[in-house]
Amino acid sequence: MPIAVKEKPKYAIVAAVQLPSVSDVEFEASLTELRELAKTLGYEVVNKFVQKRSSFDTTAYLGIGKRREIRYFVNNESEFAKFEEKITNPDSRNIDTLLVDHEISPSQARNLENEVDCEVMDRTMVILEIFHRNARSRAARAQVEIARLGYMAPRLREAAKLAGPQGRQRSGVGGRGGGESHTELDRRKIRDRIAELQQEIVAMDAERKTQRARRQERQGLASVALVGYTNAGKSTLMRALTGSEVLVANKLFATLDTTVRALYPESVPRVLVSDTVGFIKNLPHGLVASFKSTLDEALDASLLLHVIDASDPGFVRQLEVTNQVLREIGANVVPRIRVFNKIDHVGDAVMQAERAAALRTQYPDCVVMSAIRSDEVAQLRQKIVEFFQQDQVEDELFLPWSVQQLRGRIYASCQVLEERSDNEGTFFRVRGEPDTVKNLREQFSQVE
Ligand SMILES: Nc1nc2c(ncn2[C@@H]2O[C@H](COP(=O)(O)OP(=O)(O)OP(=O)(O)O)[C@@H](O)[C@H]2O)c(=O)[nH]1
Ligand SMILES: [Mg+2]
Repeated sequence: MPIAVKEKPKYAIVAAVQLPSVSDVEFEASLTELRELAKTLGYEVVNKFVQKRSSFDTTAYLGIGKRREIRYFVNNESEFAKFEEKITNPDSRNIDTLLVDHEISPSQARNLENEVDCEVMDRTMVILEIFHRNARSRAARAQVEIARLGYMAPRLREAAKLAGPQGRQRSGVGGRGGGESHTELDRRKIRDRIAELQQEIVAMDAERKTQRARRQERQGLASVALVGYTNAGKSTLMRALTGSEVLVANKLFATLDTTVRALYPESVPRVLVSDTVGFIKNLPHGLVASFKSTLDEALDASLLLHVIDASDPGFVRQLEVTNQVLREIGANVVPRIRVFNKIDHVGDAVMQAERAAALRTQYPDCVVMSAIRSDEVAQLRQKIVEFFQQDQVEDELFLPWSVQQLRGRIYASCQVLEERSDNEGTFFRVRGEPDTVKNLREQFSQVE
């Protein structure tokens, strides 16, 4: 189920500080992404406020002039015109929220909120909120709740300071706690709740590990994990490759749980495909840690399909973010195929051909394709199957007449190239994993 639909539009403005180390392209790409994130939360972004600074303002992230400018805009005061004539807030829209493109400290958030006269959400809070809305399984919910509580705990203290003796309270960042006297209690409750959730997760992890081990035992080790930046098309490819109905949505972080399905039509060996959570720049630390178990699936896989949206102008940066996260979780040793997806979405046929040629030069062995073209999906499927067949050996197995009921095992785990019988039994010329063939031979020699 996609994100809950908002009945009434919510208006937001975005703000960001550009540090000297950040290029204009990078800065713009990050802001565009923040707007996408905001859209996913149901906001309409009506204006942006940016400024170059050598560092973030320690008290309130933005400089004092920029803060004032934002306040005039939010309050729709005529003095705003003095700052920037072109940008006005003509329909006197009620600005609900100021979204900030960095993670800011609790006190910076509180001071900023105080000054600009509307709720402030930083990038981390925005991502946490999306994860919170999209988490469906028990494990994903528990993980997101831990990350949210960890983020909120220090902010409760700030909210209490803001509330002051009169109990004045804002709805903003983490401002859900009670007055000052309740803060300690609330913080203890949060600590207890985190501990409780962590225990639940440990138990669930153990259960998942057993399930995974069982699955692999049953089906051999041929598993592929789809990884990549959010919205790259992982779930779409999962559907196309496995003929299954997983959720596809033009929203960020549509998928928060790992789904596993077999490649369809089935191959020999049988290949399991898993869809994973999307990556993003500056994934909140709490989430990196708590989503590790989801990404563990990627570590277990024998092959990673790194899916990249080739039609996104910022795809190089997105590719690097994914590489970095994979390195962090130790998955960089797993063999990888880069899949440049959505090539159909890159301009006209000529531009598509040019982009494809450039990508193939820069990333040899990559796949350039579109998940909506069935012939290209079939080629990708073939490439996956070939990867798992490359280590296979050809061999001959003999099955005596007395145990013909075991022939099913051969067909389930190997490709049978030829079958012929004589008085004693049946000979199978097979292709399969060396270990699988060896195991079958041992099993048959025991029953003889
Ligand atoms: N034009 C085009 N659109 C695509 C292609 N592949 C996926 N899409 C669209 O891109 C959007 C995102 O696709 P998903 O498959 O949900 O992306 P994802 O990588 O699973 O995203 P998260 O689960 O958020 O990490 C959807 O609207 C898809 O229909 C493609 O090859 N071409
Ligand atoms: Mg998905």
